[in-house]
Amino acid sequence: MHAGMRVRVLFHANCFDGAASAALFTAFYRERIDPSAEFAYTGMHHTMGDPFPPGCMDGAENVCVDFRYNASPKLTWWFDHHVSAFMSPADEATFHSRPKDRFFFDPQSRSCTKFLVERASTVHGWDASRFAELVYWADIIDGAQFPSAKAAVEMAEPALRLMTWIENNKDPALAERYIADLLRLPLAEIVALPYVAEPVARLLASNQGAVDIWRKRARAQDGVVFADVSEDAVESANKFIPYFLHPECRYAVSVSKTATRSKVSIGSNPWSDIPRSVNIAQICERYGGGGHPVVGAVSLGGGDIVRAREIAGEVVEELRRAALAEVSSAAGRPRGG
Ligand SMILES: [Mn+2]
Repeated sequence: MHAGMRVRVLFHANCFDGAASAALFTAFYRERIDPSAEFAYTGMHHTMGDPFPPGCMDGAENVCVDFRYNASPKLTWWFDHHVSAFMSPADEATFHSRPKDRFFFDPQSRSCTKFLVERASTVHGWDASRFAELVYWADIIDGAQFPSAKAAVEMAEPALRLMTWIENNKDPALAERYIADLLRLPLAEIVALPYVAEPVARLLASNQGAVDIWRKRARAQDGVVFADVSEDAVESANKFIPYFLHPECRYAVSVSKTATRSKVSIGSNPWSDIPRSVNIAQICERYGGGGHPVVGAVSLGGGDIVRAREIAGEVVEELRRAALAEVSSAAGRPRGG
């Protein structure tokens, strides 16, 4: 044991799961490894190229949670579930020679928080039962397993309000305070603290404004809802608003604009029972964008709004054809088989 040894925790910034993972690693380490350790935190952002700034691993132990692997021998603990965790096959090869009781990776896990708790319990005998509420919500939020579009948009649950707060927080000192609060308070008490409650009230009002704008602009046809909000000032909009307003829709396409960026956003309705036939990442890549199979975007310059509208029009046509085919093939399927 090293009295007062410093542990640096690198965690996925602006992410509910990232902050929860950082908090629970801290509790685990204090309870099972070294009660006198002192913790310092750094929020990490996905960027092009190497996201690890020089000198970021300055602790006696350096830990990375809910974020990409790093081959540096200075890294001593790692927990992640991102499919894109390794920069290269050479990177991945070094992972396999790491100590199996400190380096953990499972791309099948819905949240890093739940994965970390499960591994720390099984491998190191840690009892995390008092954090059940935090683990439950990290898994719901990171796995996008919200019970309904209404629940996701209205954000009545404290955990969803904290999610909005952390996603929009720009102050690293407050992120650190939040991580400490996760260890000592229930979520309903954290959401009532002024440093969280005040920004959340502003974000909820902005979200309500976005719902009103979508209600005015959205046009639904053949299973696709489309909205051009490029002329509206939308500050922060919940990506589930289209399915809240048009629950029957299978896909949503929107065009938005800031001073520096015109953007086409494309998503699929996660609450639909009918299987999705298109890969949205591939559609976005065709236009120079990217994303996941279920959601993606194409970003263009601030002056490219005309091109953004053109792309959106083509994508809407393509998705309407796909949605009609999906619905008719689902209707033709024998029931109860
Ligand atoms: Mn995560």
